[in-house]
Amino acid sequence: MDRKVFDLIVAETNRQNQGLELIPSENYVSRQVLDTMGSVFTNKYSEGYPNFDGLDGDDDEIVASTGEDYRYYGGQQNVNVVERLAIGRARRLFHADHANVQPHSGAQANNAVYNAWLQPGDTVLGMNLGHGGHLTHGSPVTQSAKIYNFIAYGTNPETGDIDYDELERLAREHQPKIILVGYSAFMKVPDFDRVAKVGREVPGCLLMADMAHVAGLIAGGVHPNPLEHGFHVMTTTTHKTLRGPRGGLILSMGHVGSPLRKPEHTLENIPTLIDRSVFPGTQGGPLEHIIAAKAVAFYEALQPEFREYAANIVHNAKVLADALKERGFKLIGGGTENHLILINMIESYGVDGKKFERALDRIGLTLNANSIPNDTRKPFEPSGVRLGTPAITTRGLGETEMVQIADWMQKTAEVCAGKRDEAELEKMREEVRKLALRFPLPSEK
Ligand code: DSN
Repeated sequence: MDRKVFDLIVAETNRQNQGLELIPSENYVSRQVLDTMGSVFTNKYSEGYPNFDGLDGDDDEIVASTGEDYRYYGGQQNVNVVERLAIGRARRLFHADHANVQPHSGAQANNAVYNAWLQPGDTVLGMNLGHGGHLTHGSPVTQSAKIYNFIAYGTNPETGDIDYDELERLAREHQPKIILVGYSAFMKVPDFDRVAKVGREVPGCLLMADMAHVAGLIAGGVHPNPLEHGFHVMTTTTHKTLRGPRGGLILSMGHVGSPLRKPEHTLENIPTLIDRSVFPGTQGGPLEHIIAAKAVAFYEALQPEFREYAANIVHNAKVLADALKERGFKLIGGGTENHLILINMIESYGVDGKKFERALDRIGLTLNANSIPNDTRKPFEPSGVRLGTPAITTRGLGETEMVQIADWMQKTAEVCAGKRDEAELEKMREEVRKLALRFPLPSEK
């Protein structure tokens, strides 16, 4: 037995149990999601797809449906059902015509959509990384930026919202093949209708939303669904607010055809173009143990309790944002409309984001240093920190604890600024540990 890795798993379990996770892109999965990831489905190869008939039905109808699959290996009787359950549940959750549950990650999902719709050199309009966008939306360090021509729109630093006038102007000027709304550090609710209207004026423009951060809020009914506001495609990860295993997902609207036949390159055929782009276009064998765990997570997200969870994430974020503001923290955009808060630490306490992140690590609060719009500092030691409430809400923390967290953050910032003794960090470490242990991880209950 590999004792070293075993001991690290125990140590990580203790770290998670005894601390509080404030990174807005992380969460704690249920016992069943965790166990399913470790199941024997990991032993199985299954390139291709299950059959797509009867996915409009409920779980029983999906399980009962028979039909020819599109697989390149034998032994698929269980894999086919588990992947069909994942597809059917994802479609139901997001009111989509089609779901591809095979992307290994959000980055893979985005690359597969680009590959499905674009030719090398085509233009994509996406949010500036420095304003809260994502690496895969055109950062020059990525593979896709070498292939396609990315143009960036920004956000307004005062309001924190998308600069829609700039987006419209850039769309008219550059006639992009994709307009992409998505982000990893943005705390407003996008105006999907306005962007869809712009996209409809550009011939052959695919409207794509990367909703990795807020997919759980959409599933829980507290955030608009871009697919219901004129968007053709939505990509997401499955492990953030959606609370599933690490992985990716692509939802789309249009006609679902056989992935064995190359369809015409039309917006109506985008589901099949995407299927062919995921496999064999950009990936090989799907991770069926992860797909099975996605199916479990989608089942959980379809339950009424998940709607309450999603509402609580947003409520906790607003309470935490208010408590932080009362304690001198300067929030980008002045607050939050979703699960995420971005703080300008230099303006708040004269402390850079990395220094604050490291000090909070010492007391058991985990968040990440993050650039703020128009940051003049380098990305590794930026001016801001980013935090959010999906994980702590899963553990059951509420208003009282949000205020307590804001208190700890204030004291830690004061230690960093030299206004308090460093010894206070030790005292707070014990307080955080005590509180955290009152709210066990869902998988450890
Ligand atoms: N790494 C994710 C995040 O933290 O937002 C985005 O991919």
